Amino acid sequence: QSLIEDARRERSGGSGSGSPGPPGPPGPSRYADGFVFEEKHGRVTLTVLFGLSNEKHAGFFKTGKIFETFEAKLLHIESRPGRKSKNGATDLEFFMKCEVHSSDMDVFINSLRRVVDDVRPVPEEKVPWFPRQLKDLDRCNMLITKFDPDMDQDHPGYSDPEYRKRRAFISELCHSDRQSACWGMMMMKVYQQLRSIYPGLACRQFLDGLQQLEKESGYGEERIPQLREVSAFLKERTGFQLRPVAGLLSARDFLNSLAFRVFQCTQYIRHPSRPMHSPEPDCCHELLGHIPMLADTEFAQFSQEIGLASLGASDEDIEKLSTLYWFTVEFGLCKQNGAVKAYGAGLLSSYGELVYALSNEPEYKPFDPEETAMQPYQDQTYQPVYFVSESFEDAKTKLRRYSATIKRPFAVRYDPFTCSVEVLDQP
Ligand code: HBI
Ligand code: NLE
Ligand code: FE
Repeated sequence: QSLIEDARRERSGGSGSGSPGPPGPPGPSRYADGFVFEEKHGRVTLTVLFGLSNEKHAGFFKTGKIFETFEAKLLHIESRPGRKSKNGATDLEFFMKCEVHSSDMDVFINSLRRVVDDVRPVPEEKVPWFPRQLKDLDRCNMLITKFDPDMDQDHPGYSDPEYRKRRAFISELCHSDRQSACWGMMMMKVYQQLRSIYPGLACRQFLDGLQQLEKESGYGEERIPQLREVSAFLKERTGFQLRPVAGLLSARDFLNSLAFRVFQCTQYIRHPSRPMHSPEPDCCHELLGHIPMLADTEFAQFSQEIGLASLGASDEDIEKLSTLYWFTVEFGLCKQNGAVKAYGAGLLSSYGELVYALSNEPEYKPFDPEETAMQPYQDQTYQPVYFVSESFEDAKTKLRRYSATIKRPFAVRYDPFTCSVEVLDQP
């Protein structure tokens, strides 16, 4: 089955539906039937599966005649036992890679259909590709074009050519350490406003993390803390690492990274005209919202578990896990000493929404993964509803129970020594 597996992988560019990774071979997708593997100089390479029932084994030899007629080239052939037929004998199944003139393709396939059974393309991969080791995260890089200041007229930076120029620069060079003084000032503004309201509104774990960052990583100074130093800080606390990313990632790639305790951080900063709320993640959001929380052991574990649940999950399950992520890691509230506090990063990096979420305006619901996963959400403005957890411990237990209900034909186990996931096939 190995060759078929390889064919599938090459064809899908090495990735599942949600994450294309590096481009695969130039696949002429205009052939809807899925047989075409590659097209070059008027010839197509096809990958074909077909079956042969016991009564019709002679049919196999008739395929030779078809090859001759179409001047087709056989590149590879394998056989394996197929289904059991009615009389108890095992049929044979063939995998074939061959090359024909592009214009002959349809007739060629139809001719094969006359002599053998069940001619079909290699079936689509059922389990989407997912990273297994830390270095595979290089392929978790599918950016989503949303909140793009060059394309979105509602973006506050749309009519600010200077801002757009800086954004373009930082996208190109997302490993950059150098950020201008003006960015530092902007960060300070957001920081100071928020800092004054944190003590009453943020959860204990957040305040602890922030305090450590102020002491050790230059939080509160008039510069933007550098990704590298903050990453080193987290690594010592909870093993989380930061990785620079040019913008919004696909939910699959973003969540998959969390499985390895890697957090993908944006590098640009929000437009100065709107310091109190930004619908898109920016470095204020990552540094103020996420980093202090990721320094907490329990929370780090919670985040990783969402990530592990996302590996190889179906698109529908990714959607649900994103929603869970949204209402916990981004906009979660929790009870502490009888009061409701914020632990979601989207709240902790937005003065406007932090105050709003803890006012009596929005609706609160108890965190329950089954229900939370189905709650529709929007990412343009404040949330109309928030979910309240009893504690991180409780949220983690409930999430774990929920994750166990996600159907996957395998189980994963993270090995912290090698930073890789073991995939355990289930019978
Ligand atoms: N990409 N860079 C980045 N940062 C995020 O916070 C982020 C993302 N992609 C998707 C996403 N968040 C969420 O909407 C969840 O769906 C995972
Ligand atoms: N609304 C948040 C903020 O203003 O910082 C960002 C949310 C990103 C999902
Ligand atoms: Fe975020």
